[in-house]
Amino acid sequence: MFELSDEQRLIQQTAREFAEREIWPEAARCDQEKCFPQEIAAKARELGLFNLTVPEEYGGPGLGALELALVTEQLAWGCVGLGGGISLNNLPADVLLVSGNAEQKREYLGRLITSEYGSYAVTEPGAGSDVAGISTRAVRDGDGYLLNGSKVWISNAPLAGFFTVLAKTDPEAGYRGLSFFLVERDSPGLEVGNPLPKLGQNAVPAAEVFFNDVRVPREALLGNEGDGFKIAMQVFDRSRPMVAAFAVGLMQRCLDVSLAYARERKTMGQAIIHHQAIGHKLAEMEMRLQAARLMTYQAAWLLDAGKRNTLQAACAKAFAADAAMWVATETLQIFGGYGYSPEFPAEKLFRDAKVLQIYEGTSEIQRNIIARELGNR
Ligand code: CS8
Repeated sequence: MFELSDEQRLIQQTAREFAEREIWPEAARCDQEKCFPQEIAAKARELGLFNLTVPEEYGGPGLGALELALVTEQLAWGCVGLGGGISLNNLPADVLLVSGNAEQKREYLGRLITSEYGSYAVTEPGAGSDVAGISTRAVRDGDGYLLNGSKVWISNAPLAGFFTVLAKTDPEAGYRGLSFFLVERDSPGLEVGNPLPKLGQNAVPAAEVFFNDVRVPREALLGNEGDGFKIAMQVFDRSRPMVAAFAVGLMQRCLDVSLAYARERKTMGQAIIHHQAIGHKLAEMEMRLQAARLMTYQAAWLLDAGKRNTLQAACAKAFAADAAMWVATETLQIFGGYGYSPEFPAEKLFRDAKVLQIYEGTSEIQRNIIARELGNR
C-alpha cells in the first residue's frame, strides 16, 4: 500500500494552498502578458518552496526528490509555466549536487537558495536531443578557459545570476569530450537574448545565451574535463521525475476544470457529465492521471533510495507528458466551442501541455532510453 508520510502530506498541502491562493488566480494574466511575477516567486521562496533538495549544510531544506515531485505537481496544478519557473531552479542545483565540489556547492547552492535564479544551458540551435553534438567550445587559456558558442531555449535565462554550461573541451573525443562550467551572468562577452516567443508555458521565460570569448577561471569547471555528458545524463535522471510532475499537475487541473464544466453544462436536458461519451473521457483522464502520478512518485522515490532510476525516470517522463497532451486535448473537446476560446481555461492548458513532450528529452528520446535500458538488463 502506497501512502505519503504526515510530513510529506503537510509539504504537499502547503504547496497546494500556495498554488490555489497565489498561482492559479494569476495564471491566465501571466500567460497573456508573458510575464514571470517575481513577487509571487519571492513568496514561494519565503515559504520554502524553492530548491527543496538543497542539503541543510548549504542552507536548503534537505528534502528528497519525492517531496520535490509533490510540490512541483501542486505548483504546476496552479500553472505549469509559473510553477514550472519556480521548480526549474532545481536544474542548476542538480548539476551542482551531481558534480560540484564543496566550495562550488557552498557558493552556488547558497545563492540559489537565498535569492538567485540559475539556468541549465545545454540545448543549442544545432543540438537538442543529440547532447554529444553540441558545438559550444571551451578552450584552455592560461589558468582558465575561453568559451565561444550559443545556447537556445534556456529556461529562466533572463532571470539567471549564473549558468551551468555544457561545452566541448575535446572535439575529437565524442561524448567524452564535454565538460560543465559555472559561468557568471555578468561575465564580459556573455549576452542573454530577449525571451523567445512560444506556444505555451508563457509565464516562464526562455532565451538564447551567447558566449563570445567568455573567460572563466579553472575553478569554474564542474567535475573533471570530459565528465560533462555523464553529468548531464545524471541530471536528467533527477530532472525528468520533476518534469513528469509538471505533467501530473497539469492533468489534475484539466480533470478539475473538465469535471466542473461537465457538471454545469447541459445538453439534451441533462448535465453533460451524465452522457456516457463524456463520462468515459473523464474516466480515461483519471486512469492516465493515476498511472502517471504513481510512475512519477516511483521514479523520484528510487532516487531518494539511492538507486539508479534511468528507466523509471524515462518511463514516467514519456508516459506523463503523452498522457498530459491527451488529457488536455480531451479537456478542450469537453469544453466544445468554448474550449477553443482563451476566455476559458482549456485553451491555455492545451498550449501548455505540448512542450512537455519536447523539453527535458522528447517522448521519442525517452523511448530510446527505455529500449536501451531494457537491452542492458
Ligand atoms: O543524449 C541523450 C539524451 O538524453 N538526449 C536528450 C537530451 C535532452 O533531454 N535535452 C533536453 C535539454 S534541457 C531542456 O529540455 C530544457 S528546455 C526548456 C524549454 C522551456 C520552454 C518553456 C541520449 C540520446 C539518450 C544519449 O544517448 P547516447 O548518445 O546513445 O548515449 P549512450 O551511448 O547511451 O551513453 C553514453 C555514455 O553515457 C552513459 N550514460 C548514459 N546515460 C546515463 C545515465 N547515468 C549515468 N551514465 C549514463 N543516466 C553510458 O553508460 C555511456 O557511458 P560508457 O562509459 O560509454 O558506458
